[in-house]
Amino acid sequence: MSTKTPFETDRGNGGETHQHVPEKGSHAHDDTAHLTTNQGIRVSDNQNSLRSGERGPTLLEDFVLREKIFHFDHERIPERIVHARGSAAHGYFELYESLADITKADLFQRKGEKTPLFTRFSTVAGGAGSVDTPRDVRGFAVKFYTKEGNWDLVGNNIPVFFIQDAIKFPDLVHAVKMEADRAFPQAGSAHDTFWDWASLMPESTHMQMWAMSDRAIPRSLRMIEGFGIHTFRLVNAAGKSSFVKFHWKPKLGLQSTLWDEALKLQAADNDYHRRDLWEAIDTGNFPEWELGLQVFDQAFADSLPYDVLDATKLIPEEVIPIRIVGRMVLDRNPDNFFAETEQAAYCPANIVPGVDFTNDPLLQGRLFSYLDTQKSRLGTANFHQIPINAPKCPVMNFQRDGQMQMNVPKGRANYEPNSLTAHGEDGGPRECPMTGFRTAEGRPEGEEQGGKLRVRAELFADHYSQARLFWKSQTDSERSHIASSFVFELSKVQLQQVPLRVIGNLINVDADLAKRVAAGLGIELPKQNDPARTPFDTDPSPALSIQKNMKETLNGRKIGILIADGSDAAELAKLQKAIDDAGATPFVVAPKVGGAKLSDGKTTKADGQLAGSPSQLFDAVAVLLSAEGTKSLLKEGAAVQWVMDAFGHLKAIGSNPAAKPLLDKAGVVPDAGITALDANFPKAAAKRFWDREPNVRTLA
Ligand code: HDD
Repeated sequence: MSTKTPFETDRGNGGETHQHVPEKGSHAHDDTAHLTTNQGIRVSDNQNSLRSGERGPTLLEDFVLREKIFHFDHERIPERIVHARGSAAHGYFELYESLADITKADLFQRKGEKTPLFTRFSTVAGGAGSVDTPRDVRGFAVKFYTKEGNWDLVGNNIPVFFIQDAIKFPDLVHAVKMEADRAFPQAGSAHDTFWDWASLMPESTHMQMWAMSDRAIPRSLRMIEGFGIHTFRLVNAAGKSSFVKFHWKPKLGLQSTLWDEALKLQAADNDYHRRDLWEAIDTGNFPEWELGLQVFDQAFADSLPYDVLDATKLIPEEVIPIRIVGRMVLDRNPDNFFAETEQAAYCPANIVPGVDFTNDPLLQGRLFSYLDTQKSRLGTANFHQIPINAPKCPVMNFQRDGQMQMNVPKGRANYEPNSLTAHGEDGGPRECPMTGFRTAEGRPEGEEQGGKLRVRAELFADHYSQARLFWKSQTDSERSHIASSFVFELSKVQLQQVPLRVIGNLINVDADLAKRVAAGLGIELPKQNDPARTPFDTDPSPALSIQKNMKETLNGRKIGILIADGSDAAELAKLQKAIDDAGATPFVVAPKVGGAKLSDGKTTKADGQLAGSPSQLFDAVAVLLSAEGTKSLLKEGAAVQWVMDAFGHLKAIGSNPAAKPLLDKAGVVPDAGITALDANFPKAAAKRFWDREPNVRTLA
C-alpha cells in the first residue's frame, strides 16, 4: 500500500519510507519540509500546546498535542525475552563458487552473486539497556533476502548449546536472567539460580566450558565466529540431501578480552561493541566473515561416536574440514535503530528451497518459538510486512486481514482452490510443485520415526567427551582463564551445595580443572558426579582455541597514544602514520580534550580526554611524553592507571625514554611487549603477551 505523504520518500525497499524532520526554521526555505501530524496536517507551532488564554488550561481539542503524546506513550514495545540487547547492520553475501552440486537454494547457484542481508548481534541474558561486555554468549543472526524468499540463519558465536531439547529452554532462560524476586543480577550468569540449574543439568557441561572461556568476552563483534549450531540439511535439484553445519569465520581473526578488562570496559563504555561496529562501518572498514560449510552424509553421521542431532555436540574441523563458500560484508549501518534493528524478526523456520531441517529436538522447538514470540513482541501477525522483515521477492497468498494490515488486496479471491480465473476474474496465485518448498526427498524417515515417546536417543547421554575435547584443545593460558571464570562465577553463588555439584561435574571433564576450581574457591574437592555415560577421549582440535587462531594483525584495531603538553610533534606524526599504515586507528588521548601544546608550539586536538578514555578501549598503547609532561602525569591517577591497566591486560606498551618514570610508577616490568616507539611497536601491538599474565594476577 502507499499512503505516502509528500514528505516521505520511497527508498525502493519493501515500501521503506524516510520521514524528513526539518531543521528549525528551514520551512521558510524548503517547500517540502513542513512538520505535519500523522494525518498529514501541517503543524504551525511545535513549541506551545493549545490553551485557553496565556495562563489558562490546555484544551482537550489540541489534536496536535494529543497525537504527539499518544504516539510517544506507545513508543516502546516488549523487548526480546532473550537477546534483547543487540546491534545490526545491512550488507550482502557473495558466493565464491556454485554449490549446485549440494543445494538448489537460489542464493548458492551462481558464482559472484550477491544477496542482500541484515545481521544482528546480541548478548543473551541482559535487557535492551544493559551493557555490551558481560560474560555471555553472543547471538549471530543473519537474514538473507534471497530471490526465493527470506532465509534466517539464527546462530550464536559458540558452536554448541546448553540444552538438547527445546522443552528446557524456558528453564534455562529463567535461571540465567535476573532472579525472579529481586530482578538482579542483570546480564550475567554469576548468580545462584543459573548455577543451581546448570549444576543439575549435566548436558550443559560442554556449553559451560565455552561460556567460561574467553569466547564469552569478545574484543569486538567483528572478531567473533558464528555458528548455525544445529545440523541442517542441504537438498540439491535431484532431491539428494546432505547434512550441513554452518560456520562464519571473521576476516579479522578471533580476539577476546581478559576478564578484568571486560569488567573495566563495562564502566568505560556501556556501548563498547555497538559503537565499535557502528564506527567500523561508518568509516568504511566494513567487517567481513566467510561462510563455511561442513557437509556430510548419513553414513558419516552414523560412524560418529555422538549424535549429529544433539546440539550440545560439534564436529571438529579436523574431522570434517570447513569448505569456504562465500563472504558476508556488512557495509551499511541502519538508518533507524528501532525501525530496523529492534523490529527485525528472525526465525529459524524461515528457510528456502534447498535448505531443510533435521530432527534435532532443540531446532524443532525453535521452529515454533520465534514466530510465536514475534507476534507478542511486534503486536500483529502482519509483522512480516515491516520493511526490515519484508522479503525482497513477491509475496502472494490468501492470508488476509489482521491488525496493522498494510496491503490492500483486490478482488474476491481470498480462498483456494477457486475457479474465478475461468470467469474472467483474478483467481490469485497457485501452488508451484516444481519450484516450491518441498521436504527433502531421500530422508531416512523410517529410521527416524517410531512410537510416541518422551525420550532422548542413547548417544545424547554422553555429556562429557566433547567438554574434555574443548578443555584439551586450549592453550595453558586459556585453561587458566576457564578455571578462573568458574572460580569467579561460583564465588558469587550463595547456595552452598551448588559449587560442590558444579565441581563434582567438572571432575568428569578434567580432574585438574576441578581441583583448580576447588582450590580457587578455597573449598575441599567434592566427590565426582556419576556420568550417565562413560566419556571417551579424542584428539584435540586446535580450531577450538582462540589463541591458536588469533591473527597477528593490526587491521581493525585501535591504538591509544597518550600525550601531554610538550610531547614531540614530529614523533607523534610519525607514530600516527606507522599505526595508520599498519591498518589500525590511532586515538590520541590527552589530559584535556582540547588537546596538548606540542614541542613545535602548535596545539593538537585530542580524540579523547584521559579520564574518559581508559586504556581498555585500545588494543595497544603508546606513551609519548616530554619530561615535564611525565612529571605532571605522575600526579594523575588516571594516567598511572592507564599504563597499569594496559600492562595488566597484556597489551604492548611503546614509550619514549622521557615517559619512563610513568611506566615505572605503573609497575611496568620490561618484557617482549614493552618497546621503544620504533618499528618494533606496531609489530608488538598486533599481539597480546600471555606470558606476562602470571606476573600480574593469580589465576586458578
Ligand atoms: Fe533463540 C532469539 C539464537 C535456542 C527462543 N535466539 C534468538 C536470537 C538469537 C538466538 C541469535 C536473537 C535474534 C535477533 O537478533 O533478533 N536460540 C539461538 C540459538 C539457539 C537458540 C543459537 C540454539 C541453538 N531460542 C532457542 C530455543 C528457543 C529459543 C530452544 C525456544 C524454544 N530465541 C528464542 C525466542 C527469541 C530468540 C524467545 C527471543 C526474541 C526472538 O526470538 O525474536 O523466540
